[in-house]
Amino acid sequence: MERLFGSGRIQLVQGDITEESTDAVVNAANQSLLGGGGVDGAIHRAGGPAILAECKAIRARQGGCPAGEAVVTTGGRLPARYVIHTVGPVWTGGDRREPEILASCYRNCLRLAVEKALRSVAFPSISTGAYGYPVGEAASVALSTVATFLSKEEAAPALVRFVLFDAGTLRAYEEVLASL
Ligand code: AR6
Repeated sequence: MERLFGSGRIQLVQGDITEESTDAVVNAANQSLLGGGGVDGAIHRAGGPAILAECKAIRARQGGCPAGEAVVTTGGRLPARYVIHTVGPVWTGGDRREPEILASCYRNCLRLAVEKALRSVAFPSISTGAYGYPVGEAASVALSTVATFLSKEEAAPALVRFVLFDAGTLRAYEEVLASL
């Protein structure tokens, strides 16, 4: 499924984000930037050691990445040229600013994409795996934040593709996108 917002397109597909050849893929990282399971593990495995080397350099400079923020590294051996690492909120019930933090993940990744003049970016469903964010609520925050960014920002990437790992997550995102 896809929809246009301003001059940008939001596309939803099911798949493995490590295979995407968009200009950048987004990693659902943790504050350490040192890797982990889920998308993070898959990206480091497929992209090779150059990604971790740059993450370590960023850690040395700024001491990790707070929730809601984003940093960019090489894509290493991935088809994508860059990895944008962002740290989603851990879901603890919804009253610890989880929606605001999740929205700022998407916005900050898109700002970095604009800074680098990228034309296409692929996102996973940030926070809905190990971090436990309910998928319907996460889809709502993710899609409304990206749609608003594309509508307002002329230099936004022309394509934002959500690459969703399983059919249930794809369906949740499709329901929300249809209703925006
Ligand atoms: N491609 C696309 N989506 C994937 C892939 C893949 N290759 N692998 C998993 N997913 P998670 P989080 C989906 O846990 O909730 C890590 O250990 C997955 O099914 O990767 O933000 C980090 O180091 C789910 O729908 O990210 C952090 O410690 C979604 O991606 C922590 O997990 C997100 O699941 C971050 O947790």
